[in-house]
Amino acid sequence: MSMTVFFDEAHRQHSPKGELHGGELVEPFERPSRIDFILDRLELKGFCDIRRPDRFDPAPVFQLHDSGYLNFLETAWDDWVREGFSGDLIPTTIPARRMPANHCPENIDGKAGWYAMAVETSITQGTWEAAKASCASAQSALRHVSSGEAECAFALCRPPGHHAMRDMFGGYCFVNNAAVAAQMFLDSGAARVAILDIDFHHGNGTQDIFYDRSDVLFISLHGHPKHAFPYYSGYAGEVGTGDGSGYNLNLPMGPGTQYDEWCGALETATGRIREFGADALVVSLGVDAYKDDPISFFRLESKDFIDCGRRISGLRLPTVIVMEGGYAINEIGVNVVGFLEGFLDN
Ligand code: 7XA
Ligand code: ZN
Repeated sequence: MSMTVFFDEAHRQHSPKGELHGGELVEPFERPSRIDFILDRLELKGFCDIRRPDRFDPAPVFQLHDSGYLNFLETAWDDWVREGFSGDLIPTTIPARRMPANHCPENIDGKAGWYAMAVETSITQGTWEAAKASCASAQSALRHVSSGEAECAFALCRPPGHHAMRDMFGGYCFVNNAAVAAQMFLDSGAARVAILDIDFHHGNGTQDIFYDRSDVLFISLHGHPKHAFPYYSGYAGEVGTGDGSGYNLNLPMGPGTQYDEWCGALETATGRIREFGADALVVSLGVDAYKDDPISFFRLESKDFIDCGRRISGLRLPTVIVMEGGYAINEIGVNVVGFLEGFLDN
């Protein structure tokens, strides 16, 4: 087995000046250099099949995301500049509990809040181009696998995607790349697709998109929302609705969780994927469960990502691995590539 990597330099066009964190505007945790560290490690470890993705295909993205939302992402920066602003677009007001919130505002500040699920994520001049290029990497990885050309592929996506809901951005995410890959697996003939999200944060966006569907099983291992972003989503009781009832599995864990407990949750997840009878798998790969991640609270070691990759590979499914979070910048390459090596080693 080999691993082709898809990635686009256009990710650099999304480079916010600051992130609202702890009452200050700090250097964003989700920054372009994350990708450089991963690429350096890929090269060092002999992953030499690194390709630029084909063009972005909007069709599956419109299938999953609201068209008003996508139109907002495309035009937000120009609207912001037209309003006279020159800093990054950061929403300040979002619809809160008990506000009627029946109308999307025309004012760009209000509109940005309407389409936001959190306020740490800035939109800049190149955000939409970068988000499309990021999604294009997931789409090319998907085609590479669904065509039968390869058993697996890695989409080195940036910006990430798993917090992006049907009609909301936030948590550094704009377009849900993993969800798009899953939908494209279905569109290319798979009957059942599993998405396994091992990022430290709950994949609330992916959950939102597939919550009422039984053709996509969504499983997330994450920091308990009592203590961790996105706070309002990710409880074990969220199991899906309607046809989707029983097809959403949240496995939240508390501060300080180490690999033995985390791996138990992973085994629960892989067991459920087997029982579901998935034809294909999408992995939302965040490495922010790492012990030194600056915004997370699990205690995984670098070697644990290798073991995790091995175990997921044991499912023996056509697999697209999609990059999500991870902010321990010095170890991000080791952890991501460790996962890929473990995956290939099985
Ligand atoms: O997987 N998601 C992330 O890594 C982004 C988390 C954003 C946290 C922002 C907290 N203010
Ligand atoms: Zn994360």
